[in-house]
Amino acid sequence: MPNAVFTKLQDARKTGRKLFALLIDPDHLRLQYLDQTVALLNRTPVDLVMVGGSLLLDERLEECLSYLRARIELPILLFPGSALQITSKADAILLLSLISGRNPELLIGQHVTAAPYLRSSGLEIISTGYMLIDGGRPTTASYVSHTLPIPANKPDIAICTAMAGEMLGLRCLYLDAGSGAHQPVSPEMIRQVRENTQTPLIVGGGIRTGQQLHERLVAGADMVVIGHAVEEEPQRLMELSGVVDRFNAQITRKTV
Ligand code: 1GP
Repeated sequence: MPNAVFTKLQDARKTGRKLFALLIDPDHLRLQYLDQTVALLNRTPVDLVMVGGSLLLDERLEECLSYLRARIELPILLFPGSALQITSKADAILLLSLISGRNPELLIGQHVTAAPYLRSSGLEIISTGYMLIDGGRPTTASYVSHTLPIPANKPDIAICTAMAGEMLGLRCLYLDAGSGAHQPVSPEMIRQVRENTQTPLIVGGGIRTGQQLHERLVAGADMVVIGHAVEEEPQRLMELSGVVDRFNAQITRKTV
């Protein structure tokens, strides 16, 4: 269905029903981990699988996509670290513009290179204002992108950046503390960005516990992305996706 993934994000924003995305980084691909995760995915309330990472070898991306395609029904969303990470084996792509940084290649440069491939890929394209937020330690994303993250204690900068991204027509915003961050994006920053923008809001980076996840849903994230915590311990997928599921069940009860 055209626009199926963006429609999910928009519905989440409108209804308050949250989405849970599992991020799989093909660089960390271990067959045993994937087997275990896929088995769990087929019996947990996960909405989307995201595939990507800051440093990818593209054969691994293709390999990972083929593996997942053959085993799961969920929509697969590319989360590309560079213009090399495009494959029509996914359903959709977050076309990230790194608006927290000032690296022209990641604001528009790689997009120009990728545009003809994207056009012919058939992928649903979701332009996204991607904002790296300081998570307490240097991340691969920050190093590879040659950009400084927004300081965690400066919500005003995050608000203005998010507002500018929205005014430029980006369809969605992503606050990311970076994979494996010590500190996830604070609920306060999420709340303030949420209050000042209308687009769907994705939040990820360093979320490890059910409580951290719940606080970020309450603060206004429409979709949370979890990678590391599940990679370290696949069983956590049940616990973490269960938090979103219970949150949504409460909304349903309130609206009935
Ligand atoms: C990273 O937001 C994602 O870009 C997920 O982060 O791997 O720390 O869950 P984690």
